[in-house]
Amino acid sequence: MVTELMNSGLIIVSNRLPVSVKRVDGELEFYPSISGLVTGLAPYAKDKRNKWIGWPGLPSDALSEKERQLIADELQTQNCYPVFLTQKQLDDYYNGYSNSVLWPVFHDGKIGQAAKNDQEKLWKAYQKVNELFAEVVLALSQPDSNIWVHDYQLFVLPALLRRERPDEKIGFFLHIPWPDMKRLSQITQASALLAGVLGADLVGLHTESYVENFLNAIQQLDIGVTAPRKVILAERVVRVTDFPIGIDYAKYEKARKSREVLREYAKLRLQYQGLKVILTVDRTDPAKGLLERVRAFQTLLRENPRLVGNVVMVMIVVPNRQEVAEFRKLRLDLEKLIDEVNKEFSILPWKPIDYIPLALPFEQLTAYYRRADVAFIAPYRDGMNLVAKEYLASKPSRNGVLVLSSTAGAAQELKDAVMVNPNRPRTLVTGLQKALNMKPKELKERVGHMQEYLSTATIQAWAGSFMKTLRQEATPRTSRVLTMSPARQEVMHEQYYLAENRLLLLDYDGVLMDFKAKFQDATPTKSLTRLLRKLAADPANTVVVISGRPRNDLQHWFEGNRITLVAEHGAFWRDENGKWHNVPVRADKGWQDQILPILYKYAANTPGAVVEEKEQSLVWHYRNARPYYAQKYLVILKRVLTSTAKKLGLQVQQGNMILEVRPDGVDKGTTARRWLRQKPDFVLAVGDDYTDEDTFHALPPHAYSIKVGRGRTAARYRLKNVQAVIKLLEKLSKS
Ligand code: GDG
Repeated sequence: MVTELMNSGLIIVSNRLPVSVKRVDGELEFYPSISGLVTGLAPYAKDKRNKWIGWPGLPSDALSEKERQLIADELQTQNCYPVFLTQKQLDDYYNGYSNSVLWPVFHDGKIGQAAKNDQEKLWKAYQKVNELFAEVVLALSQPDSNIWVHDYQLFVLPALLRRERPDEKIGFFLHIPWPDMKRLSQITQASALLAGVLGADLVGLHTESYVENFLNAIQQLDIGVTAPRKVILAERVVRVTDFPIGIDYAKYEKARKSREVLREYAKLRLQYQGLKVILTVDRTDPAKGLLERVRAFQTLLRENPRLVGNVVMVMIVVPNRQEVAEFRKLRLDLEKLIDEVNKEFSILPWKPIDYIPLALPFEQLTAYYRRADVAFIAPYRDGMNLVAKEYLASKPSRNGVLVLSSTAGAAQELKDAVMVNPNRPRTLVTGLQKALNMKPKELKERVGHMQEYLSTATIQAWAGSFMKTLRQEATPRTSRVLTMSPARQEVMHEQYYLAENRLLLLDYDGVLMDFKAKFQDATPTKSLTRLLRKLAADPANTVVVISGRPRNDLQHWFEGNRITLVAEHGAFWRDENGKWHNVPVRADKGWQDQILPILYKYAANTPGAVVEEKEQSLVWHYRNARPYYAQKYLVILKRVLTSTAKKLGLQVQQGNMILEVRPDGVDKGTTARRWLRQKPDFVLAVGDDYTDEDTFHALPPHAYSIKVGRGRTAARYRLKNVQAVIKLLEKLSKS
């Protein structure tokens, strides 16, 4: 399902990757990350066509170059790509702005004094890191990739990507709530955050009320015009829709029968024999209301002495964000309170709270879900809360009660839960009481209803519907691309036959010849040369091979025949009589002398990268480079080149595993106009790469424009591959 939707590959971007690195006894260790976001998106990382970009979990200054390389290599085997961040960047962007400014505000809390004082400085770091992410994403994606950005650490990334890729499909999903305006206004940079998110085509939130809050903020801060589920900007429309995240229901159903889960479950049955088990599963997080839950349990025991010795509350608390003061303090406070409660009631060997400050393996966690009589989920605020859903899915005999906070996103869907609200602590106690006393018939019915719902509203359905909506947002141009079917080819053939003055604009690599690992190896076959010669021999035809190749290559390959040639995207062209012409350029004379040393320097640092020197363009090829170095140096190289190029009147363009520098104004579109001015009555242009889009844009409406392969395009038609192009041209040559 996921695979089907991702034909052209998907780039997922989130702060953390599904795999994290830590140092244990000096050695690097890889382990699965734990968070709702990772749980939700992990299936995507398995598909080789997709890429997941994020921070790997250790600060880059704590790593040697060799270790960074090792991390990149290991991650790549899991389709993951690292954005390395220094400790200082992490302090300010992650612990600072993301978790001390945004997180509390988006979870109904307040910004701590220290973060408040530093808000401006932290914001700058946040923007800078978002820019770093943008550089890596741009380096690793193609101009027609689909990009899906996740969560509050990357609010400004969509706009940064949009600047570079105006036609890209960009989605954004927020895993936490969107707060109301009163709360949001604590953040000085609220307008900039919203403007950042609006770089996306589609914004997804968990619930309708978050969507309302989001649109309301747009209106109140005067950022755009809103309509139901839409923001109308001057140049685009952004859809804002609720997509409540689900779980991989089948995985939990399967786990019910797994031998390991059953083994773990048997152990728990023995361990908690004769006891009612109340379960909590959370990260250490002030928004999760952990202290309030312990207090509620304490009150319950005080008010119901008969429960002492008969109930246990198992608290699985995964330590996280311990670098942030509030999170660290919570852990200490929680442990202190648990100790107090345990001391107050313990009658050994029973103790009321079984505190497990660890991330457990999946099988063990699932066994806990199965054993628990009650899941006690009472966050102050939670975007969704997947634990609630996982608990229900793990119950084969439907014998459990979900106690759920009405302030969690999940409460919008799981209406059969026992609802509580930590803002009114008494409801927590009464909720637990109700759960412990619920009759088996009622609780089974309730779990049954919710299971039915969860088995269809799965994570696969969530991702599928997000991607489908994102794709529906296709620009009108994209939706008009038609397959060049045999019937359409027939019509085209007839028009070709009747025309008296025809123009054929053909790209070379990827259109007339397949790509080769070494670009020097893509020499034309005899049959291709014969075909082109035959087409060019027809006096009604002007056949132009319009390529980015240097003129020497083209001259050598097509010596002695009447095909018109364009080299280096239009910097040179050869007329029918074999005479080459230079196209005047405005760039500074001798610009190559300034650019070449830069390219060579980075090629030397990047094993496998090569520099191609053409007369009017220079190319850095990284198709065969080691990915770690390619990513690292591409980002830096692009930055260095862009600033130098501007001063010299040059353009820097990223293409299919290349970075190319050439004078401003030299492009295939400008070149194509030279022949289009002769007003041909039949025009056919075929291309596969981003540079051919310039040709397509220059064509008159009656022209046949064909894009070869996948990807967004301004062309009207599409053909699958080089072989299909050759077949089509052969047919024309026989007219
Ligand atoms: C954010 C939003 C939203 C937990 N302990 C263990 C463990 N987990 C797994 C659970 C669950 C995930 O971590 C936690 O997901 P949540 O949804 O509860 O919470 P957040 O991490 O805060 O996630 C949240 C979510 O994004 C998705 O959009 O629902 O509101 O805050 O999957 O199973 N997994 C293992 N051992 C543990 O001990 N293996």
